[in-house]
Amino acid sequence: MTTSDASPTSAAPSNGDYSASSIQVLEGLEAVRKRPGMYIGSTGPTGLHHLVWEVVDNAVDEAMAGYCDRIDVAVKPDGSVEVIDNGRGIPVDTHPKYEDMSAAEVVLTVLHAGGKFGDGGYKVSGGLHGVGVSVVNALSGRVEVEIDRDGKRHAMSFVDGGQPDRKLTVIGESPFNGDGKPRTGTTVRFWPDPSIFKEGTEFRFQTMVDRFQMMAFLNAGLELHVIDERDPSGEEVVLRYDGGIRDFVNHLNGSKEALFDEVGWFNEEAEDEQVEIAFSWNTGFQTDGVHSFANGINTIEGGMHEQGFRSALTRTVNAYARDKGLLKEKDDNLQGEDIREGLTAVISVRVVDPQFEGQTKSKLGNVSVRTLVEKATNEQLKEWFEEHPREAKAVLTKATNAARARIAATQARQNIRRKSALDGAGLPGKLADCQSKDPSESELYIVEGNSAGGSAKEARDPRTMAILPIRGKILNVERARIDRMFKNTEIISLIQAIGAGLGEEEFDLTKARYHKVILLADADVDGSHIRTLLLTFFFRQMRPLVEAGYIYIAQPPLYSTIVGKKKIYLKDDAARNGYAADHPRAEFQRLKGLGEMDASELWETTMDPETRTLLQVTVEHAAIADEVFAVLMGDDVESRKHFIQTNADDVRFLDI
Ligand code: 0RA
Repeated sequence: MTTSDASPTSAAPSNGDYSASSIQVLEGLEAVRKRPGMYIGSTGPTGLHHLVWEVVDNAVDEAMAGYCDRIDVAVKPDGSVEVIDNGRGIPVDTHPKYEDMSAAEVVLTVLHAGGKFGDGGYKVSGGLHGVGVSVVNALSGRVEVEIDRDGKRHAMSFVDGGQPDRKLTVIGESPFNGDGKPRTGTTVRFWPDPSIFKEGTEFRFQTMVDRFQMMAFLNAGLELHVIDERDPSGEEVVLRYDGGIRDFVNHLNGSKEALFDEVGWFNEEAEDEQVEIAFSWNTGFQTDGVHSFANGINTIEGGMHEQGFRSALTRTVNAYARDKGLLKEKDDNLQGEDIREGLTAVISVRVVDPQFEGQTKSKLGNVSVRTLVEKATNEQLKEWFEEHPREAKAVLTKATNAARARIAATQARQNIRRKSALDGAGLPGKLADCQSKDPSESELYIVEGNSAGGSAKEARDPRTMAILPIRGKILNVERARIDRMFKNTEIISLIQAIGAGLGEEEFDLTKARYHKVILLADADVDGSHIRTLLLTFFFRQMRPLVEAGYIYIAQPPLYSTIVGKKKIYLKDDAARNGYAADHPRAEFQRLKGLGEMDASELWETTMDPETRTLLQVTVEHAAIADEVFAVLMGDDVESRKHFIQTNADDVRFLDI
């Protein structure tokens, strides 16, 4: 592999003459090398993986157009990635606009050339970033392309960010397919340029598999083979879902107990737009199970397709309930959140001219899509309910219960407010508050167990540190509805101490009484459990606190050793091993729990701002905790077993 710091535009052409148009081409790719972020978001790991997405998206476009049903992706031991598809093959004839270049060369060297030229261009294109393979070429030290088309195998290659190495050449005949016709398809292999990706060019296999699994779900029947050839024992992963988004819904529901076995499905097409929706309900209480996609891109900020579905869902369910007499005239309508409780749905739309909006460009803005989705849902969901009366009944019973719980929760919330007002400051009795009233310097330690709570109280700096001891395992928030949560004393204490309310609508970050909420639990399995539980609670009920970076995990040391008369604490295995290397005769005690430390030890090792290590919890941590929690606490024993078996070695999951 060759890399170059020299600018390709200033370098003399390495082979042959270039016409004016070729020089422009080089300047185009040079612009990408100057500002890679503009094209792939960043030059960190996310940007690096974008290169793979770009190449695979092109192959998936070919599949969406109906010409490709298999894509093979391999991460090679030399750090390159190879993507093979059995599509039509990039056109090899001379390009009408660039007389000295083949169409394939144009696709690889002209920005935005992609599939957008000629009659063979795609109607619906994937790739939100849709920047084209030329960008991959610009940011690679080497690119090799092989094309089977018209019975011939063609090859070309580029070096140093898109400079021609070998012009498109016929290198032989294409092999024959099983059907007696010569094979068609495209192979792209690229070596990311380490002078661009300064944080490294190492691909993460699991990230790739996750993304390809999503693509396989969204393109029913498409077969993706993925292999990590860097790992000698690595096996090929084959992703193919003939049920498409119905399989996706089952997968998302994986660890949850289904309300009924059926997965509903419908689709509708209009000019330049199509929609496909699959849905099912589980017995859980979450209301955020609607996942949407536009042209294969996960629209995490939602948009017109989600809006259309939600409003039609609410309307259809209420109309059905009234029609069947399950809601009486005097009854209030069910609300959207009541109906969405336990719902898992996948909405996939394909739009010719998608408008991506919002902060992360992942919100679909096309108004016409809302109309289409709304119409499709109004008509076809109604029909589905008519044809599935037993399932419809189960959904309505669940939604009615959810509505009751919602009303009870409002009541309970008002009671807490009233109670807080009567209790003066409204602070829980168990809280040893700090003296400071300035949230930016105040810290709340949530300590597992009363005895550790006692030591922490004794140890703390009372000016800025508050202590809230909590007992054993708090309520399981996954199964509990919000109304029951309000009755749990541990939860009430937490809400009162933090002082900012809870839930999506009500939580007010500006009212938080502490800007550090520190979880202090033992470094053992029970401690890990309670941490997972608390993180899940914060993730579900006080997410802005997590987003603001206010949640921390204290890290009590795992080991101690005696040196003369002094006790030295060592944070973890790595610290112990490091110490052992320098002091071969040292003996180590494994610390069992917070309870074993007296107040001064606890201060010194875990609480003293000068010496403690705090882990700041990210939304990603909390989301993982939430997912772990759903599996560990849910009803599905098989998933739980599988999860523990597959993640036992992954400390990231079980012990943050
Ligand atoms: C432009 C036009 C056509 C296909 C492609 C590009 C194409 C690009 C890639 C990238 C990876 N695999 C690909 N496969 C196809 C249309 C070709 C025609 O009209 O036959």
